Formats: sequence, C-alpha cells, structure tokens
Amino acid sequence: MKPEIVRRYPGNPILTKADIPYQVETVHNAAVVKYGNEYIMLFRSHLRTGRSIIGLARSADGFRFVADPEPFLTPQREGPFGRYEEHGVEDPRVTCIDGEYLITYSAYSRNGVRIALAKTKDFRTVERLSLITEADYRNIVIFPEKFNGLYARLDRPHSEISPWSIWISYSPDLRFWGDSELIMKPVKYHWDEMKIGPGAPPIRTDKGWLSIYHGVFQTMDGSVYRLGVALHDLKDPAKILGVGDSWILQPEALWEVTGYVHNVVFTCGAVPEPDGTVKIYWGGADTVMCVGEAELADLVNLCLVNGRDPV
Ligand code: BMA
Repeated sequence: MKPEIVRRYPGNPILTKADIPYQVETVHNAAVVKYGNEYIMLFRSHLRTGRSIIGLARSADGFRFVADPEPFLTPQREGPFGRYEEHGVEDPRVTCIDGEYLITYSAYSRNGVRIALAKTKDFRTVERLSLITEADYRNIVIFPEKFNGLYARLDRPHSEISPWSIWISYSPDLRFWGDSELIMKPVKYHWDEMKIGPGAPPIRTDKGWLSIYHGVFQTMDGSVYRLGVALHDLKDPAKILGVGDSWILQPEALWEVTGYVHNVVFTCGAVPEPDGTVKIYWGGADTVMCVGEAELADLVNLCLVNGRDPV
C-alpha cells in the first residue's frame, strides 16, 4: 500500500464525549496549540440542546489529552456578545502572537453567524475582545505574524454569487478589518468544488505560509468534507504560490464516515514540530477528535508541483 501523506495516529479517536467530565454529546473541530510544555486543545461540543460550547483539554505529548473539569467558553447571556451567542459558540481557532493567544470562534444567534475574537494568556481565564465580522462569516484564522505592521486573517464570507471562497483582510488593532481581497475559490468538478474554508491558522515554512483548508464536494448522499493545502507568499500572504490538486485527508475511518454528520474531516488546528513534521488535528463526523502526522515538506511540495489554480 502506498504511504498516506497524513499518517493517522493508531490511537484515534483521541478525545470523545466519554472523556469529558461534564455532559456533552460530541467533541470535535478543535484548535490545538503549544503552550509551555503542554498542548492545549480547545474543542467544540454539542449539548443536548443542539447548541455548542467550547471545552479545554491538556496533553504532554499531543496525543493523550485530559479535559478540564469545566467548559472554557460558553455563550455569554448579556451585553454585546450575548446578543450574538445565544445559539452557541463553535469551531475555535487559536493563534499565538506577541505572547498572547488569540481565539476566533463562530458566534451563532437569531441574527446569523458572526466571528468573535477573544484572548487568553493562561488558558484559565478568557477575555472577549470584539465581534470582528457582520453576519454570514465562519472559519477565520489569524496569521501568527504581522505584515507591514498589520494583523492579517483569512476570511470565509458566505456568498451564492461567488460560492464560499477564501478572502484575506488586514487590521491595525484586531478590531477594524479591511483591505479585503478574494484570493482562493472552489474549483468546478474538483474535490473542493462546493465550498472552501480556512482550517488551521497558517504555518510558517521556508517556502511560504502553509494553509490547511477544508473543501466540500456535494454527492447524491450529501456533502463530503476533506482537507487540502495552499501555500501563501511569506511577505505578501495575499499572493498564493500554489494549491495542492489532491486532498490530503478524506473521511475513511469508521468515526469519520459515520457520526453526528457523516463523511466529515474538519480541521481547526495543526502544530508544527521541530523535526519538520506537523500534527494535524481534525474532527471526525462532527463527533470525535483525531490526529495525524505529516511531513511539512510533503505538504509544501503538493502545493508547488502540479497544483490547481487558486481562483
Ligand atoms: C460546517 C460547519 C462545521 C462542520 C461541518 C460539517 O458547515 O458547521 O462546524 O464540521 O459543517 O458538518
């Protein structure tokens, strides 16, 4: 058998609802970052209301995680965030920049889905900063470095006219965002033809910023969520140097093909390691958390050799 570009950890799934000390129905779509000697995972969980909260788990090796006794972020009931979080908080992403950990997450309410930004220094307390989009955005990842003094993020607005594409925006203060530009689109009759969206916050490599994104393909049996890679210029992240033609991961394990939503692998985080590998974390079927390892150089190569057009 040919080796897979992403090697699944044999102990998958690494975190499930059975491991969580409070009542949840799923554990999925988690951000993972290194914090001191620990790996911190912020995961999404459905409650029995059908709405989501965000929990936290810790690990010494990136594979075996133990959940904290209480959830990390639950919908705020009052104030400016309360108005936009009443239906739940979902799919966190974490970026470390200037010693602070920035958390973006989807905030759902009767007013639609917006992206909220929070920060933490210690993964014990969390401070909400701002709602950084209007309605109809999901999947926002912030780059771990500034460009010409500006923060940069990959955006994913909803649009029927130019379906679910990836944009870039910049900000001087994390609050006001602009100079937005469309940089990558789904490709017709390709594995990512229906929707694409940023997955893990971009990872710096010597050839460019590696972005692991998700792509969706519509079948007679519903949508299939897979993962792919794109490479952005180190100095100008709006410039895409290449997009892999093939997916890097598709639902295959039992807990990826069946669960709360079948045929889904969905990433919100990946951790580069000093040995040139990267740990990629993904939710399986919106139900459990999984991890796999890949060589960063292989992922970069996939973008640069016979890639697909970005737009
Ligand atoms: C997307 C989001 C993700 C989810 C995926 C598959 O629209 O809701 O959180 O993993 O669908 O259900």
